[in-house]
Amino acid sequence: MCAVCSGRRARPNLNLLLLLILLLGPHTVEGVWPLPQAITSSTERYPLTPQAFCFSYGRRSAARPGCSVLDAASERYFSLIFPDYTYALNALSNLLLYCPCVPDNLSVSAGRASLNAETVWGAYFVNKTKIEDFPRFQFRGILLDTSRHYLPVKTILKSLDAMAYNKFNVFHWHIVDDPSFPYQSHTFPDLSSKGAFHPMTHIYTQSDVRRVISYARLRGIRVLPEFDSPGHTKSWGKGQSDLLTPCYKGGIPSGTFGPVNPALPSTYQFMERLFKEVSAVFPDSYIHLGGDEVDLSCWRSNPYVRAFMQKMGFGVDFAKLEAFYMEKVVNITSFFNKTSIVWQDVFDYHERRSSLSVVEVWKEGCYLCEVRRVAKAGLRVILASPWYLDQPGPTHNWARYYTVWPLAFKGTEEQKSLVIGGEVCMWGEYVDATNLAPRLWPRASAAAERLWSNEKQTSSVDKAFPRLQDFRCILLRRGIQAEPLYVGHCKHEYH
Ligand code: CP6
Repeated sequence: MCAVCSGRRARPNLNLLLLLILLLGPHTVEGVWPLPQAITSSTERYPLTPQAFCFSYGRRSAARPGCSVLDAASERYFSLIFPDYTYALNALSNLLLYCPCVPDNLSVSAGRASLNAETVWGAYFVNKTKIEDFPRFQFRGILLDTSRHYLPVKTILKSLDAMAYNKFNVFHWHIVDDPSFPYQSHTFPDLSSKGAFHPMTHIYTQSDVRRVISYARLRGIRVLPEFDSPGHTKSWGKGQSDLLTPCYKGGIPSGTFGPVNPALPSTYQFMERLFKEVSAVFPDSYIHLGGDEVDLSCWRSNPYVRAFMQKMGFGVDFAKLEAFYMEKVVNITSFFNKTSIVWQDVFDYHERRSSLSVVEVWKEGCYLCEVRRVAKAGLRVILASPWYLDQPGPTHNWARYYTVWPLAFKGTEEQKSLVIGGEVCMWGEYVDATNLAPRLWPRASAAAERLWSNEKQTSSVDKAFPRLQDFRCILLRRGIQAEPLYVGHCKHEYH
């Protein structure tokens, strides 16, 4: 956060974290989630009042007063810490101006105020506590898929709020795919006007995208866009002719189309122009290029593709063709100063693996075997396999997401350090704005704690359970429709 304002490398602001966690209030201390690296608490208690409370800049902080990220954060967290006070301030600002406020004396001498003093003034007590905190992994992501179903911008913003509460720091925006192309490109407007579910209402304009990026930035979240190719691109074909491969049947075009056509120079000219734009619109230094699940049968059926392969010396090895295509796209984006992330498929079929940077492991089965292979090849790894939350599955499966050990593979310390983090994937086939939040939360919180906290202190599902139940109540109180884990009630539901 500080780096944004100071230009210096970001380090977690320990003081701020300390304060934030401290100030959740005594009734929520149980719900501290994800668990900090170290926490000691004494029985000594201090009163906490909104009047006597402020965020301040540490004298040796890299961030200086006026840092928009921190100023915005302290405003948001003030409201979260003193929700009733903030409400009263807005509703009764005149009244409050004349009200002498003494921390220990909670009387609000206004018969008109239908607010009970304790909750209006929110005099909380906090136990003397010392917290030291920093993340275990630097990449803690959530993938949202806005192609299978369009997600309104406000749904995305709300998800970013919840992500910040869980200390996720990457929004992997799987923005386009086969079913629809909602990204409105300036260079190629037909992609969304013909490829979105609706050309006006189901698109993300450049100003929508900017809004998402700046909202995320204020919450310490980077936006990682994915433009998945050469597979998963059916919707691209609607607005861009000659981009997809015509499939053949019995020697003639069948009328259907396959993956992006890797045999045409025009394909790479198109990609250059598209990624030039995308690289400018999304400021993050990383870009996700997909590369997963390429259906080879259409390429195989096309005589021009086969002729191209002969010319290139690929024979009939379609993995070579895939690798050739991905390497071209990787080179295009690196020209625009982006580091590319690809799905594990690309690593698996690629011979010149050194041209890759970061590989995301998504397949089930022995995913730690794959993590190990990638790390052994000296590439960085993001782990997604154990955290697929898009399908409802058994209701009480949060524990499955909690008992994941990303570094439990045989390897050197150096190889383990290549595992930069993990990601919760929320694919969109069965998910839209109506069920996104309860399907994500609090199950994604289980993954959040694996990615943030010390593994040794968080190895017990039984110990985590009541804390996660409490944290779910905090999410609810903050307006996130998190589903229940099991039988119970939230203390804030007084009705
Ligand atoms: N969409 C895209 C998907 C999946 C992938 N890529 C996917 C495949 C299998 C499962 C879950 C998701 N829906 N573009 C694979 C990375 Cl089980």
